Amino acid sequence: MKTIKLVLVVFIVAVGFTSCSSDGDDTPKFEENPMANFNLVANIEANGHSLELYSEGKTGFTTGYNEIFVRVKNNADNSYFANPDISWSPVMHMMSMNHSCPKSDLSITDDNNTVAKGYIIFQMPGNADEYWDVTLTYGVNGEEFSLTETIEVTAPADGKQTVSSFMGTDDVRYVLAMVEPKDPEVAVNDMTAMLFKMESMMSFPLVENYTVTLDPRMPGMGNHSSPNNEDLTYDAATKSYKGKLSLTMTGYWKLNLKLLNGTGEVLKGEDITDENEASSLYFELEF
Ligand SMILES: [Cu+2]
Repeated sequence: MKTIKLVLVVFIVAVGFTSCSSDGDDTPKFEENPMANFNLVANIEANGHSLELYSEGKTGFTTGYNEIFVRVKNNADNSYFANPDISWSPVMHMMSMNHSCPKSDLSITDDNNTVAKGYIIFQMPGNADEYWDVTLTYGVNGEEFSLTETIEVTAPADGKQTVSSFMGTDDVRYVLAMVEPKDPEVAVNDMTAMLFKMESMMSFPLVENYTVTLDPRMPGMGNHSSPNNEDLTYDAATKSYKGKLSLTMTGYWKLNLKLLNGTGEVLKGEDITDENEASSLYFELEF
C-alpha cells in the first residue's frame, strides 16, 4: 500500500513538472528574482523609475574591475522593463580636470530579459574633493531618459592593487586591470586581465595583441617565485589577456608584470633580479 502511494506521489509530481515546463513561451515565466543573490550597490530613482545597480561579490564600487548588473523598475507597479536599452558614462570630477575610465557596453544576459550586464574599470578612488558620477541613458516603452548620479568609488577593503594606470615608453597612457582570479587558490589559477589605452580624457579603447609577462613573488618569504606560470596573451574571443598564475601557498603575492607591444618592445615594467626585487608594473593579492 505504502509503495503504491509513493509511486502515485512521484507520478503526480512528475506530471506537475512536465506541465510547468512545457507551457511554451507565450506564458510568463515564474517571477523568480534573478538578482536574489546579488548586492544592490546603487538605487537611483528618477522619471518614475528605479535604476538598480548590482554587484555579485562587492558591496560597493571599488577601484579596478567592477562587473555591474542594471535593471530598470517601473515604480508604478514594481515591474521590471524587458530589454531596456541602457548606456552609461562614468566621469571622475577632479580638481584640475574631468576624465572617464574603461567600460563595456551593457547587454541583456538573463532569461527574463530584464538584467543588463557590463563592467566599469575605475582607475582611481574618489576623495573628499574629487568624485565620480555615472550618467545612465535608457530607453523604455519607446521613450528615452537620462540621469546622473554621484557614486562612491573606494579602494578595495584589503588595499591590494588590481588596476594600474601608467605611461608607456611609447608615450601612451594605459590602464591594465586584473579580472581573474576572483577567488585565488593554492593551485595554477586561470588569470585574466584587460588592457586599454587612454586615447583622450573620455575614450579608453581596448588594446589587442600585446603581451603581459607574469612573475609572481612572495616578498615576505625571500621573494620566491612559483613554477608553471604562463604569460598573458591576447584572446580575441573574450577581448582580454589570458594566462596561468601559479600560487604555491596562501599569503601575500606581488604579481610583477611587464607590458610588451605587438613587436615585443617593453612598454612598462622590469625583470626581477637579485638587484631588483619588484617591477614598477604589478598587481597584488592576498588570500
Ligand atoms: Cu581621477
